[in-house]
Amino acid sequence: LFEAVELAPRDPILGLNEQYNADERTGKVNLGVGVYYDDQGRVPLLKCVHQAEVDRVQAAGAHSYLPIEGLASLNKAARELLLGKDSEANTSGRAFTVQALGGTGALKIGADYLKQLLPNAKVAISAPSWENHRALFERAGFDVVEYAYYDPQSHGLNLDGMLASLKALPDSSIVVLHACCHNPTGVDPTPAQWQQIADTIKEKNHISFLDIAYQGFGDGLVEDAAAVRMFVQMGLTCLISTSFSKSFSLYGERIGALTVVTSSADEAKRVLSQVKRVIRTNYSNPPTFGGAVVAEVLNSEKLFALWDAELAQMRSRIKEMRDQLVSKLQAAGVAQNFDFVLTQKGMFSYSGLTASQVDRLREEHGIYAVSSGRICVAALNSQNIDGVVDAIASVLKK
Ligand code: PLP
Ligand code: TYF
Repeated sequence: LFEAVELAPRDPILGLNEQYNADERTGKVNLGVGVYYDDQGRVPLLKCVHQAEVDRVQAAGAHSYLPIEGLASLNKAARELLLGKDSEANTSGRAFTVQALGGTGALKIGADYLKQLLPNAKVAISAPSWENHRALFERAGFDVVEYAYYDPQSHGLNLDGMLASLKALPDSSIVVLHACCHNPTGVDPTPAQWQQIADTIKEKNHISFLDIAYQGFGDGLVEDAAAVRMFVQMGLTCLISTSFSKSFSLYGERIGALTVVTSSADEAKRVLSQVKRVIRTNYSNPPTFGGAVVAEVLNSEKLFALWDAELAQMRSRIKEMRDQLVSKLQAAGVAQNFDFVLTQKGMFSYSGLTASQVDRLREEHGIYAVSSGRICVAALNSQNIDGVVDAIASVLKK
């Protein structure tokens, strides 16, 4: 059976992690994977999460099955966090949310369901995008194409190219968008640009799949949901995948949500029944513990406020690292202007480093970045930043 099986390529980012872990040099730095580390270089346990965990353990609840769609109190709170409590889509019942296995799980459930509805649709992802977007939609059976997004010259958005690509797609294509904190570039559209994007999507009757894995890491929980809310208010049909991995520092618990915005409560009911069928035949029902933790934080006024404050701390630490990276590179005498790093949002920066410069960073300095030049700014800290700056300066100079 297995004799002719070929070795599959490693995930470009998770594979880098394996390589980093095997590296025995002291002073190595992992700027590869998208994980938030605190200033001591640790993955934080948020205080709000710890409190909810303690509460949950003390309540000594049994580990029963959740419903197929997950914990109702989590789904409601996740939807409100995304759309706003008082939004019409929320109160009318035309939107529903199911718990998912992280943001990846939400994308997969959405992709599998869309394949049943629109088997011949093209899926368009940004150029570039998170590597897993392509893989995931291809695995679901779709033909995946790219729309223009990043402009390497300006280190910003290629809006005209993007709009032209969206117009060139067949009507009713599925467009995957990063709702905030674009991975890998850190380049987000402005509100006015989002409006043009949404108008084009509406004109073409495209289906938007908004992926929001970093809500709270850009400008704030509400601010980062602005694009999603704009699309929904315009009456666009949307699927939205939420990840709580980063925002709760709860990576391994696999907590996320898929929200589907339909045009009526009756439609929502029917679509939910079909989405539940997709879930049932994949993993039956989602995990209890992490779901209960996130639900408690989202539903408790006190813990929510604590979470919001802890997110603000993570956000401002990343901004501080962006500031220091730019000023220290300048002080180190590099010729290039890195000011664009200051306007990028979220954990990542498309640094402009070439694949061979990234190779030299790793081989000569033990600093790991993605070959595209993406660095995780959230992995910089007061102890490693000087070493990273010196290494970048040295590979840029020769
Ligand atoms: N979407 C994007 C853009 C991401 O960067 C990530 C990161 O992991 C995900 C989805 C998946 O999140 P999760 O780890 O919750 O599956
Ligand atoms: O882009 C990142 O680094 C994160 C983590 O297959 C990640 O989104 C990377 C690759 C992958 C799953 C998660």
